[in-house]
Amino acid sequence: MLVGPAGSGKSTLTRQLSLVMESQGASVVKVNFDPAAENTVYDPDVDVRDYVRAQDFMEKGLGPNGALVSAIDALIGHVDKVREEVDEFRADYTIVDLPGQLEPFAYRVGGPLVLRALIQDDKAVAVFLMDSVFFDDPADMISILTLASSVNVRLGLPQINVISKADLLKPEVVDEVLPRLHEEGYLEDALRDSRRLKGQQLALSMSLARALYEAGYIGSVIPVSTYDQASVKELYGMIQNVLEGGEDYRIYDIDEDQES
Ligand SMILES: Nc1nc2c(ncn2[C@@H]2O[C@H](COP(=O)(O)OP(=O)(O)OP(=O)(O)O)[C@@H](O)[C@H]2O)c(=O)[nH]1
Ligand SMILES: [Mg+2]
Repeated sequence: MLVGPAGSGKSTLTRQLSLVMESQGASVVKVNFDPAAENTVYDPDVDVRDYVRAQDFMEKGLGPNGALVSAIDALIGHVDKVREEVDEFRADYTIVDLPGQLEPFAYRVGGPLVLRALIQDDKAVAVFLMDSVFFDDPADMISILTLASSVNVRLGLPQINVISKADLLKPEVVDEVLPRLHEEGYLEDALRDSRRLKGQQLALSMSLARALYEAGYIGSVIPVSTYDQASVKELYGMIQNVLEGGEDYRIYDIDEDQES
């Protein structure tokens, strides 16, 4: 599941990742899961727009964001068919290119419900794309990491956090920030040093940063550029590791968890 904010590079990565997988002998189905996509940078094998289009909801009077949310909710009535189409390919991997409008997947029930119906009992991993532009500033890093953590909690899937468009990272970020990001307290120190935030905003950001470390959430983030095949191969390796991890990595049952 490739997930991330608008323009973070999901569709481009769908194409590049499928090429890398295929070059290593795996078969891949590419699924466009964005009912509002106007065109895609690859040719989807399966396309939710064959079932639901956000445009139809706009014609009923909704704005673009409400239309997308409603379209994702409406997919629940069609997701079995989407799954059947995917199954017909009998492929080793399915790459699902999700919409950049993250609301259904970060804050609502519709997105996780539809994805669970799509995934069924298969193993799945969410790859969350964080645009490299967020890594210029510690406050921005905290914003994107908290969004990534929201998606993680919502979807209940193992998640790999990727810095996308890594070719655009500043050299000082590559040399000085990324190697230290996982160090306990690093973001809090960086926030204090940057002096961009003050008062209540600084206190809140510090608390969020601390929570991310305490939850062990800032493990490894992996820089990926679609211009650098080696980085896409490395991501493929991580995806394989997670999927080979077995039962622990199956999508968990939200209802069971709430009961316990
Ligand atoms: N420099 C650079 N640009 C990239 C990379 N990956 C994608 N882009 C560019 O980023 C822009 C957005 O890429 P998309 O793949 O359409 O992003 P998306 O996440 O699918 O966008 P939405 O579906 O609209 O949310 C395009 O102009 C891409 O060419 C990358 O690794 N490096
Ligand atoms: Mg896209």
